[in-house]
Amino acid sequence: MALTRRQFIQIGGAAVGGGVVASGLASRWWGLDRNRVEDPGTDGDRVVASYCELCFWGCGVLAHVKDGRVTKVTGNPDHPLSKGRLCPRGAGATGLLYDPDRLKRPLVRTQKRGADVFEEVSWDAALNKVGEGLLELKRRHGPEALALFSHGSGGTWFKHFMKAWGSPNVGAPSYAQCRGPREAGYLLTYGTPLGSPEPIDLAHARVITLIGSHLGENMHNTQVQDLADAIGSGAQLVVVDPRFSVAASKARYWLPIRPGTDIALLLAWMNVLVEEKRCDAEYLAQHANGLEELKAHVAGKTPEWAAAITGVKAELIRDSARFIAAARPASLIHPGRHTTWYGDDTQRARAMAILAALLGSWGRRGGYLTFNKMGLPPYKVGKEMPHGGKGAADKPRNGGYPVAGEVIASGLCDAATPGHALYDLKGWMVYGCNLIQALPSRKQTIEAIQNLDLLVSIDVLPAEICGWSDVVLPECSYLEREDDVLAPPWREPFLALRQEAVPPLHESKPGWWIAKELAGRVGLGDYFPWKDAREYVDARLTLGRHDVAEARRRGVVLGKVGPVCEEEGLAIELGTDSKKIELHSEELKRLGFDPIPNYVPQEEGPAGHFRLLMGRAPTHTFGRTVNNRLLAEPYPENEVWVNAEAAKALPGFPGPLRNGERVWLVNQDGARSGPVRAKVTQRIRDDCVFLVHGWGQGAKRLRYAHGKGASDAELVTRYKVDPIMGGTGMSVNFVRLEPVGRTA
Ligand SMILES: Nc1nc2c(c(=O)[nH]1)N[C@H]1C(S)=C(S)[C@@H](COP(=O)(O)OP(=O)(O)OC[C@H]3O[C@@H](n4cnc5c(=O)[nH]c(N)nc54)[C@H](O)[C@@H]3O)O[C@H]1N2
Ligand SMILES: Nc1nc2c(c(=O)[nH]1)N[C@H]1C(S)=C(S)[C@@H](COP(=O)(O)OP(=O)(O)OC[C@H]3O[C@@H](n4cnc5c(=O)[nH]c(N)nc54)[C@H](O)[C@@H]3O)O[C@H]1N2
Ligand code: SF4
Ligand SMILES: [Mo]
Repeated sequence: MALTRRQFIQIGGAAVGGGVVASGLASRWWGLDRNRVEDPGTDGDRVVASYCELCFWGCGVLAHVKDGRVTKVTGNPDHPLSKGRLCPRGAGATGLLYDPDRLKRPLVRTQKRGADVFEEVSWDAALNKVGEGLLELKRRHGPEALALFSHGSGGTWFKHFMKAWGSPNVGAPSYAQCRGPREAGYLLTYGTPLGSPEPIDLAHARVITLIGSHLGENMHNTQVQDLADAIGSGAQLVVVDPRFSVAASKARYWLPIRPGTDIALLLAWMNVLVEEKRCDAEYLAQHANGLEELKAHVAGKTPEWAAAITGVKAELIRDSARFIAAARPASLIHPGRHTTWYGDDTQRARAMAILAALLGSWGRRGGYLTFNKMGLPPYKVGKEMPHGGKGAADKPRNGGYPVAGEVIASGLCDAATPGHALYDLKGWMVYGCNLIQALPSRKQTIEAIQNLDLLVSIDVLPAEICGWSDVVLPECSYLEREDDVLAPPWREPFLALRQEAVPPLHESKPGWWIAKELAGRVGLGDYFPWKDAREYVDARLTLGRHDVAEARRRGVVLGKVGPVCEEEGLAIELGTDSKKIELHSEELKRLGFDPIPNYVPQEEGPAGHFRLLMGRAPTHTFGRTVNNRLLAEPYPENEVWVNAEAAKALPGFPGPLRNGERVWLVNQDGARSGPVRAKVTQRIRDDCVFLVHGWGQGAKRLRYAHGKGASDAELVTRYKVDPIMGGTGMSVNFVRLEPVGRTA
């Protein structure tokens, strides 16, 4: 579902609250369910404040409970990230809670790995089996042979387990398959990674430049609300995207760039700013190093030079550069988030960071802000954590990825294949990551899995990764559990509580319980002295001198708002060694990389193929929500976007490809996915196609989603590693379309 302009504003703006969206969908969906419940959209008798887990943004929710069931989930008005509204996914949380396909009991594999044949066992039997497996692993290979992949708030209990156990191998695809290059690029330039939620001032920006970032389809709630507010008060958009995204449809300038050429565009924009003296000279003199080198570097990189590379007209490049510069410093170059595209991604992020510096927007209103975190004392464990001897196994033997700021998930995968890493991993615990869809090269992931002695997954749904596991432990959904307090840095620092709205369904259990029980079985019980998560959180709140009852009633504790930018009296301070913005990076130079980004051409695909691009849909969070019947109603499966002109004469097709017709996607290595419906549209260039990530699920037990749509991951047989931080650029695959039959 591509949102219309009106809908886009409605979701982000004031017209429709998340609750309204939810109740409308809910009543229709519940009508389709065999276990009908009456009027699920009603207010509950009880309202429980918590925070959302349908994605990782962490919005505050109010769960309405009636007769023991959650009837609807709305935005908590007191929570700074939701401000009373939810995105459609958050509003659809009951679709996960009441998903008939949820994991209900622990499972133990009975046939060979990957056959996806399991028997249901008791918790005791499952935990004993994992405990024995872990102890055996430790005896044979040492504690570091265990890795944890963890994404989501319940993962904190397993991270704690790993510390007690003594392994540094804790990673997630949300770094090296997502934010990693951006974090490295900003770290190199400003001395600090951006983290999540990003400290950007969308609300006060006058011009917002989106390079790929498809806000409006990417539904990070607060950003979409801020963007809608900014547009409402006259802010203008510049959108660089090979696809006419929802944001592009609202933009003053849309630059339909040739995929993989953004660095050339960014250099040309810098060229215009420098040549036409549109940079913030005073700011740069005070805060930046390397301006002269940068000027020399971009000297020949004119819009005409970039036009030939990017396919964007020189005039459009020049005009948009002037437009962006005119709004400085409240001219926000959005840093993006999913930045693992082409393997040169840290350099692209660097180019964006440098452009932001030329505009003087770091530390300024409408640009990049400095947020604070609300501190909370830790629970007193009373036992020293063991200090492991070895470093993480995520790097290759020859060193490499020197600027990686977090553990590389794909590196942990390599480390399970003998000979690839500093040492071999023999056990994986996987919490809330569907590695089969999230890591590049499924073949390599499965090879690594086949080398393991133990694979345990902790999930709410029978995802593909569960099908490859030895033991599957069913966690309850976020509405049925307590977790640790969430306290990310934000303009208004806050603490948010995760609270149980209804008791766990089936035999599912909360993450804190699973981790504690496992710890007990491997002799680490002393590291988990709390009775339960509630006692743990209350103890922390009490230590922090907070009113526990009030915190539990509101779901949030708000901190003191301090200045966040220069205009509010906060001096600009840089975290780099030089205490300056590194336009020219001495560190990259020392490490043997380009100190200022260079454009290096990407390889082209074979004839008749399109570059495969990927992204998000407003009502889904990758594979997390594809089985959610509530959210499937507005967007039941993904479609492949194909340029309308190209669709007229596709090789192998007897006639023009029709809109809605099903096709197979076959990549350069013969990997295929689908069948998937074609969206034949003017809204994408003719050298690429686009898929929303998350569909094409092979897991049979996801009875709704199984077999629907196509999987981009299945087509990512190749990837290009960013040598600076180890991210895996995945937009380097090419697909051709193959007819399935002539019926739509
Ligand atoms: N609804 C929803 N929202 C989400 C998520 C979700 O699953 N669902 N996931 C969240 C997560 S984890 C993340 S990381 C973010 C991701 O969201 P973003 O960071 O916005 O994702 P991107 O991959 O940057 O953006 C994809 C866009 O980039 C365009 N693109 C592809 N190649 C190129 C190129 O070479 N150059 C340029 N300029 N553009 C290109 C695509 O056409 C598409 O519009 O979204 C978050 N928000
Ligand atoms: N090909 C391709 N690969 C990608 C991307 C892409 O666009 N294309 N996107 C990348 C990005 S941006 C990111 S952030 C990563 C994300 O990759 P992952 O971190 O692997 O995230 P998901 O795919 O959402 O996997 C979530 C798993 O968590 C389970 N789950 C949901 N809720 C809970 C819960 O409360 N508890 C537990 N225990 N489990 C839960 C779901 O059932 C699912 O199996 O993937 C990256 N990989
Ligand atoms: S952005 Fe949406 S899905 Fe993500 S936490 Fe907020 S409401 Fe939930
Ligand atoms: Mo991500």
